[in-house]
Amino acid sequence: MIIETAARWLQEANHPLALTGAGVSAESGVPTFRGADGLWRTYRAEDLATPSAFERDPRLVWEWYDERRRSIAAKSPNAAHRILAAWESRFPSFHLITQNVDGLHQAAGSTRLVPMHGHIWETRCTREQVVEENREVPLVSIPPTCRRCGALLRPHIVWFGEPIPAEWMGAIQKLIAACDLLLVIGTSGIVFPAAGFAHDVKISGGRIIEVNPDETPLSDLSDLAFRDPAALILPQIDHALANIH
Ligand code: BV8
Repeated sequence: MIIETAARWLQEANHPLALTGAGVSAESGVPTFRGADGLWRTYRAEDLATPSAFERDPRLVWEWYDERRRSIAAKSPNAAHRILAAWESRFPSFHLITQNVDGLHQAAGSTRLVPMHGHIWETRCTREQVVEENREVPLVSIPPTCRRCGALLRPHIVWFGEPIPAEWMGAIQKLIAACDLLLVIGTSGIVFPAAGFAHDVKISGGRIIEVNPDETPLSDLSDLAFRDPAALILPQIDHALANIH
């Protein structure tokens, strides 16, 4: 029954928007951040994904990213990624904001997408600020350096304590202001500013649907909650859409 309700709300919405976190890639085999597989050696993401960690030990931080890149390179989008990409053609105003850096939404074909925490497949020169794609698996040298100026390269990723780039934050604020239905999929709702988006949509009268096997701090805001994996639920909602006349 609530599958049909979710499908109807999606059909009725003028500005449907999805916000995804690491959970949407879980069924592709990409470890989440705060689940049982959330540690790397003895470190947490919050310890390594910071400017000070990179300042202190760029090699260690790049070893972490290189290991994640090697793992992600072998992974493919799952049904949840594919359905979200397909909804772009079904709903002309559908947009997607992702906290994930794994590139699986892009690989599934999503284009109306704001990758608010950046890309694990892009580097940025710490001197020139030039962003380039780098798909070396494994990285040829660790830490990688700029072939033009020799400076250290960093991942083009937003670390803890760093602001979300203005171009992405501007796009997000417009999407949130217009949004009348927000699908919150696979996020623990802990990391800000992403964790605040559902609240913003709620206070402007939008509906919230949460897809997450676990309860989160956002669950109280949700009008519908699916305590199931995204790769199971999104195809069911998509199937129910086909039966709506
Ligand atoms: C900012 C890139 C301000 C890294 C990431 C103290 C000091 C400094 C800052 C702060 C502070 N206190 C608070 C802050 C703000 C901080 C923050 O929120 N910290 C948290 C820890 C409290 N935020 C920031 O620092 C942000 N910037 O505030 O800037 C500013 C302004 C001006 C000037 C200067 C500064 C930047 C945050 C971005 C950090 N970068 N990623 C990398 O990936 O290498 S965040 C990182 O966490 C990932 O991107 C990840 O996506 C994200 C959020 O985690 P989730 O995606 O939710 O993943 P998680 O594992 O937690 O949860 C998975 C969920 O999926 C679970 O609920 C699980 O149940 C569910 N699930 C599992 N399987 C499935 C599933 N769901 C569906 N289907 C399944 N099959």
